[in-house]
Amino acid sequence: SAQTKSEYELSTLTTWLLKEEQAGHLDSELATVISSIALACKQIASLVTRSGISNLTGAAGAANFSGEDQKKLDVISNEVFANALRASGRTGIIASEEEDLPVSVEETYSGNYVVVFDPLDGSSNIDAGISVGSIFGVYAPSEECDVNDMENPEKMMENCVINVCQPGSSLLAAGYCLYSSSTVLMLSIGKGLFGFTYDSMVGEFIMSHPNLQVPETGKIYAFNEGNYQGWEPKLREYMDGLKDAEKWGGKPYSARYIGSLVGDFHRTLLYGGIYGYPGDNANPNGKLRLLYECAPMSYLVEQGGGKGSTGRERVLDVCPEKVHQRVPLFIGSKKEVENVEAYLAQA
Ligand code: P6P
Repeated sequence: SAQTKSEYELSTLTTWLLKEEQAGHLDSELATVISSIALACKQIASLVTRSGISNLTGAAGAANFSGEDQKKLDVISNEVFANALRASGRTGIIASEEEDLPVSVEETYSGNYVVVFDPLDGSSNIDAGISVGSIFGVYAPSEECDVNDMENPEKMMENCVINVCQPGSSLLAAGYCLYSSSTVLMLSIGKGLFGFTYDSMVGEFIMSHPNLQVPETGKIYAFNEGNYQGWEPKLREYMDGLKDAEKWGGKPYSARYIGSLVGDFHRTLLYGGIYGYPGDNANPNGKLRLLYECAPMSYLVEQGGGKGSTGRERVLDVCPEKVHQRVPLFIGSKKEVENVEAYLAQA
């Protein structure tokens, strides 16, 4: 007879990974890397929630490669991620928003994966208790170069950068963890988009969003309109159009922007709509980094039937030349991204 589901059977990230392994969708090495990332996210969730009472708010007194002032929690979250990945023994190279250059991990003994991450995105919001998140992507090491060229450090660093600079279309897995009113880990290993909500009573991520599909349209836009004057004319025309009530049967689009990519993106995935960080006359490539922000988010949105675009091309087709390279980003409901692309194509 069909196995009846016990009322005590929990569907968690761990049991899901085991099932995916049995289905041949991922190998145990990659499952180990993802479990180590989930551990890092649990640790960061605890640190973020208690930051105000454990003297972890405020600045670290240094800036990262991109010139952004690091918060104490940026530095700590980076260490938490790096420690978890080293301990997994399956990570060959890590590249982080908070590290100038990719780091080769000696402790690896199998798998040798390349992991890119933004350990705490939106950290400027921490002191105000606004949602923040961690973003990650996992690549296979690229065949053409063997990282362990120990006698030649320059060659090894060059290998590291080559290994890290792969297009998002090569991702094996990607995800983010949202630290908000609830702690939600969204993940894909290339077979759909799954969400797991953290239950601190059990200490596990419980399946909460199986096979999530992004609504094809959505009347919500998340752009920092403070940059409107610097946008190209066709983009301003697009934005004006979203506010034209007549054009939309009497009800214009709604603006929702919390200044935290993970929070704005998670709402866009669930409710539909579009998140945009365009280029402007001061920063033609916008602000977000391709490798560990735009590519993982674009991988996820495509797995849910949405689109991730630079405005002119599919984000996952862009091959990074530099680790901290920026690209403009328009991401969310398929029809909403196609709409802004149509305007920009007229430019
Ligand atoms: P702005 C946070 O610093 C971040 O990288 C994203 O999380 C967020 O969407 C964006 O920058 C906010 O940038 O210029 O609107 O403050």
